[in-house]
Amino acid sequence: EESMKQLERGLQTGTLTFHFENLYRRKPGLTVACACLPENTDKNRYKDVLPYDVSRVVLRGKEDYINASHITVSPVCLLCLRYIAAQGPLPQTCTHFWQSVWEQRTQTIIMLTTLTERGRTKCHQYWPHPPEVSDYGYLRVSCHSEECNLAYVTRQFTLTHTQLGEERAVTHLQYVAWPDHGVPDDPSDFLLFVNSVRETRTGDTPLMVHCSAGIGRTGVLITMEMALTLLESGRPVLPLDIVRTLRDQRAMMIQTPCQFRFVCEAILRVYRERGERSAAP
Ligand code: PTR
Ligand code: PTR
Repeated sequence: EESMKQLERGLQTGTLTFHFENLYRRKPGLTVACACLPENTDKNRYKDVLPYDVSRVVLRGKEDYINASHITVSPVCLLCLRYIAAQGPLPQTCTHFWQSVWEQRTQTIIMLTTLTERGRTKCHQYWPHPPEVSDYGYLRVSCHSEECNLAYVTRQFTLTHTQLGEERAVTHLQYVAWPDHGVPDDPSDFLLFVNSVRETRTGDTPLMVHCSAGIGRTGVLITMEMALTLLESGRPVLPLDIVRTLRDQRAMMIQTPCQFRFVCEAILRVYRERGERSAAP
């Protein structure tokens, strides 16, 4: 209650975006040495978006680098939320991407970009068209269904570890109405999408979230998912604290004041709708 009043006031007076703009983009003192090793530089889509050494996802084996970060939050209660925030795979990093999905036991991949935007490549298509099958190193990926609605596409993949003969199901949810540096075209569509993310998410395995750079849109989605979980459990929701926690684990999460405002408004909207629902006879 109190935190929602604060949020409302902060939005009205503009103090919230003011504080957001004054938040550090990178946590002081954290290094990105591994991302800068000569053998890893061409694995980064953007040379200014690199994972911190302390929270990077480490692949098993000799080539252990991928531009992806663990994001873990234990919001004072028992529930612990785990995510992996990643850049959109490059042609030369698709194998690493699938390897991380397997090793981290990810069951859901959230993609928040299209493959190209305004004629520029934003992400490589790292999965096969149904009903094809592709191999990425020792992992075989098959896509056996693809369903579109207005704002997002749902795909079902089967991952086979060809050396172990083990199989796992992975769900892919791709939001397609959200340009980079911007906000989703429609807040209601976005909230529906976040709800299906929450329904699909299972157990204690990390949710894999990526866009193009893995900071702007990825930051918005993780903040929203986290805020809804807090709302549901009746905990205070402090968006600035969430963003700070995210930036302590991956730099620059949530890119623009507009994106931050958008999440705050969406949180408030969900809070109000919940209130109306419980007030109804
Ligand atoms: N890097 C700057 C920013 O963060 O705003 C500028 C920038 C803006 C860079 C847009 C790239 C942009 O999009 P595109 O990848 O389509 O050129
Ligand atoms: N150098 C690019 C820029 O600052 O614009 C990197 C970049 C690209 C950053 C896209 C963020 C981007 O958005 P998103 O994280 O939502 O893909």
